[in-house]
Amino acid sequence: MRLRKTAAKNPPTSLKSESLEPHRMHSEGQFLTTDQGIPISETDNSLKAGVRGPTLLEDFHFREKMMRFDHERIPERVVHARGAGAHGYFQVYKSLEKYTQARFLTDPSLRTPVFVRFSTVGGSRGSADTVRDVRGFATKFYTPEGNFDLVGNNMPVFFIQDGIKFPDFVHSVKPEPHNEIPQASSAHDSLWDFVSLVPETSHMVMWLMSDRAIPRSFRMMEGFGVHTFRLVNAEGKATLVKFHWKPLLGTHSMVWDEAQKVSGKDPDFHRRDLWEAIEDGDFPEYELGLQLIPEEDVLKYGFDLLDATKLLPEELVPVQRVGKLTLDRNPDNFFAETEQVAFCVANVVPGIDFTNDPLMQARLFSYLDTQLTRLGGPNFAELPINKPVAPVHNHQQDGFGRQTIPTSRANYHPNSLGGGCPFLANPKQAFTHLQERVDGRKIRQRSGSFNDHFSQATLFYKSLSKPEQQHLVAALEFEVGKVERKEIRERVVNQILVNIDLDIAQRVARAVGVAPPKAVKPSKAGKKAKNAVEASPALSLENTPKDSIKTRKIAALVADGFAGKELAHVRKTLEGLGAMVEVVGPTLSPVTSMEGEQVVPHKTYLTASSVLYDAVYVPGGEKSVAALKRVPVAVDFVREAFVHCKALALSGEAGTLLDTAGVSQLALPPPTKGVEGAQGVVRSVKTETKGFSQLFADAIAAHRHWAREAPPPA
Ligand code: HDE
Repeated sequence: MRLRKTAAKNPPTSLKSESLEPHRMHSEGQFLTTDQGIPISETDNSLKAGVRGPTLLEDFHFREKMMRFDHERIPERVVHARGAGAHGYFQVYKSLEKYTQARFLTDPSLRTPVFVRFSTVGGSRGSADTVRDVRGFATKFYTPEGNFDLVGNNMPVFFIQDGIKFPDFVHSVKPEPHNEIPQASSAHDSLWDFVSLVPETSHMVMWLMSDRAIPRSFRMMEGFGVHTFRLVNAEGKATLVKFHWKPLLGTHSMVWDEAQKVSGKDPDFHRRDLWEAIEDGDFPEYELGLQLIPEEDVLKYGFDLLDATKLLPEELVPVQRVGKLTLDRNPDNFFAETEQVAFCVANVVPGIDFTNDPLMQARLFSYLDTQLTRLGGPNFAELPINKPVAPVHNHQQDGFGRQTIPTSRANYHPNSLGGGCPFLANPKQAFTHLQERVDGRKIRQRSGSFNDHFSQATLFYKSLSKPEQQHLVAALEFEVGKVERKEIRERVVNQILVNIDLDIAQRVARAVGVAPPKAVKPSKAGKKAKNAVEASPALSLENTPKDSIKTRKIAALVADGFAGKELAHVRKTLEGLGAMVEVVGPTLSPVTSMEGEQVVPHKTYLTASSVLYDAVYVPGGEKSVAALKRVPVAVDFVREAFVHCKALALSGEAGTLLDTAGVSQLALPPPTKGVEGAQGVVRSVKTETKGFSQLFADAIAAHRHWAREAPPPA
């Protein structure tokens, strides 16, 4: 219904997109054929012996059509099954040759094509987008030296330290095996059983309970490489590095009640948001950030940089912004691109190398291995979306689904039949593994430097603003409260939470029917290391940029008799600042303003919902406001926007909707003259008041107004 700014598909902007062109099927103006190219003029009736007779085996068109349909499904990803992807490009600001020889990081004139896939982790392919979960943020850089995959998440740490525990962890968080319940939710016994027995999960569990686990949009999410990697320069000198993605729109989240409602109202909320932003030309942008650490500092900060349950506070090592990622093209086909893309942590280019992080080491195997089942054999790198733009020449051969046709008789190395080709690359350009000295006995043991499981969980909590802390505790109360077995709830409180923060443990204990612990008992899981910082302000969403309303969605709620001139003015101001205003009316038929002009609504009270918008605006107009008050779903717009702490603009008579919505006792008293905006609620005495739109825009930019939040129960 909404008119998109760019009706046509964005033109292919990158080399990768051009390379996909021979594989695209453009059917405009073409007739129907079989897979063999045989023209077909009838596809609604199978071939029968007589009009009422049996279908004939020789109907090759029917057989092919049915066979193809029967085999359309492939296994979904074992984790990160639900996702959405986009094409784009990356460009470095200035050469990083001091640290790396990777061309895409040293040549500022190079636009490296990328494909990015965002995902949730636990849910199946058809699960909802706004569940409480970690989000995947995987980027494939098609560089001139081969593919580099940065397979990250929107949280900087992970649940476990050693990859051998990954199957255990994933089994515990996925639906339980006996009844396949619950879908896409961590609020169940087996996950919390695992957490209560494995203290190394503590830090990541705090992130999972935080607002980061319910992002507003993929476009408003940070990304992290999680592990410490290495950059290696042309002289072979290595520097430890942590990768970050910083969204230019800031990092923003939803509230839990809203996220749960969106799961029902629009399970595709994040996928749709990404798709529409790109179609509209509002290309998502993220800056690549690097924390660069000298090799010798690997243990300097009171924890081990090889331990993926730890983050390196930005206050200790600042994040340098070195380049920008822009997503500017939606895929043509979800399956061929987003579903078939295969990321692999082991895909690195010369100038980037691994470390001995035992979580990373396991990933080097798993990502290659999993594609064999998922994509049906070893030739998945030849699928168009996975194929590098760099030339590929080797002696790999055969296997299911082979696409390439090698023309040489020599399928081995060394050879003379093929003139020695493909010959070995010059070592200066080739990938050379860093010659790290490794000396040790074979041993199944964890390093003592990985022992502290709680300090950074505490650091994270202490770094959050008061509202974020309150949300986190409420999330714990919800999740642990859903655990059926009391002994698990007790262990979560007494083995985990009490070691993070006594107050959290006591509050959660009370909420989940467990005796509140009295004092912090140092657990045998490990002593707390002294933190190098007491708090890291960079971890709080309070400190994210809040200076723009670009791409924010605002619902303007109207009925016949609304203040038309005012709506036009507010719309102009907000749209001028890059926001999107959708008019929501009783039906899709035109609504008439008090001035007699007609406006066609984009959505209705039924097809839209407050939870799908960033802010709600109700223009004045006695008749319109009176009509809105009679419709409960319309009143819900105001009530929900209020309780979800969103910006709310109510002009003239519309201010009284707060009474109807039953939230006026929580709001500040209405203005007695002019216009007033407090706690994100902008009200005016009359319609058409000067400054109304700007105050509203400022309130939207602030994202949420937590002062309105109901205080936690005493
Ligand atoms: Fe993954 N992970 N993972 N993971 N992961 C997969 O690979 C795995 C981990 C991440 O959009 C799988 O192709 C192991 C950390 C993303 O296609 C699988 C371990 C981080 C995606 C796999 C981890 C991630 C995956 C499933 C512990 C953040 C989606 C399908 C050793 C840094 C990529 C697939 C996409 C997907 C294994 C831990 C991120 C099974 C063994 C840590 C974003 O191979």
